[in-house]
Amino acid sequence: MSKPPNENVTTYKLVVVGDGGVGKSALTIQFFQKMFVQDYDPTIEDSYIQHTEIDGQWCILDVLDTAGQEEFSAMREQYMRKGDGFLLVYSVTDKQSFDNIINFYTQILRVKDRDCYPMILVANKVDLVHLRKVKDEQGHELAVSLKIPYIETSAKDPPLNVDAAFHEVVRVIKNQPVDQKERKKRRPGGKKCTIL
Ligand SMILES: Nc1nc2c(ncn2[C@@H]2O[C@H](COP(=O)(O)OP(=O)(O)OP(=O)(O)O)[C@@H](O)[C@H]2O)c(=O)[nH]1
Ligand SMILES: [Mg+2]
Repeated sequence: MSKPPNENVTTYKLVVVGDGGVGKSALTIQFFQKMFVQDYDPTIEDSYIQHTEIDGQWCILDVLDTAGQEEFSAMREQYMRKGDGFLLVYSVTDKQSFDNIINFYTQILRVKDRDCYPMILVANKVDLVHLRKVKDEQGHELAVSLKIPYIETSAKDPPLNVDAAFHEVVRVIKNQPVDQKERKKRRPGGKKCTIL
C-alpha cells in the first residue's frame, strides 16, 4: 500500500443505516479499527473519518454510524440529507430488519428527491448460519428489484467482506453517470434511471 498523498483528495460521506442490532456499528468498527465488538451498545450517532486507498486511488471516507432503534428515528432525515452514499444493512437472522430495508430506501430517495441514489444492500451476520432466517436468494432478489448491489458480510472475526462493502459503495458513487448526479426525481410517466 502506498502512502496517503498530501494533496487534496475527494471526501465521500457514507451513511450506515438499518434496524437496531443488525451490526452497523460492528461493521463500521471492524472497518476502521479492525476489531469485533461483541457487546451490544445501541448507537445514537457516531462518525469516523480516515484516509483509505480504493482501487489504487486515495480518498477520505467520512462514515456516519446511525441509530437503528426506533426511538431515534426522528434524526433520520437530517443524516440522510448529508450522505453521498448509503449502506442499507439488515441481519440475516432478523427477517423484520430485512422487511424494513424498503423503508430506509424509500425515505432516502424522498429526502434526496431522486429516483435513484448510490446505495448497497448489506446482508450481515452470515457467520450465524444456524440462526439464518433470510436466504441469499431473497437478498439478491431485493437488490435486483431496488437496482442496487448486494453483498453478504460478517463483522465477526474473521471478518467477511467488510472492507469490500465500504469500497463498493464508493465505487457506486464514483460510477454514477454525471447526469444522474444532477437528476431530480422524475415525475409520473418519466423514464427510470439505473445505477448498475
Ligand atoms: N455473530 C455476529 N454478531 C454480530 C455481527 N455484527 C454484529 N453482531 C453483534 O450484534 C449485536 C449488535 O451489533 P451492533 O453493531 O451494535 O448493532 P447496530 O446495528 O449498530 O445497532 P444500533 O446501534 O442500535 O442501531 C452486537 O452484540 C454485535 O456483537 C456479525 O456479523 N456476526
Ligand atoms: Mg450501532
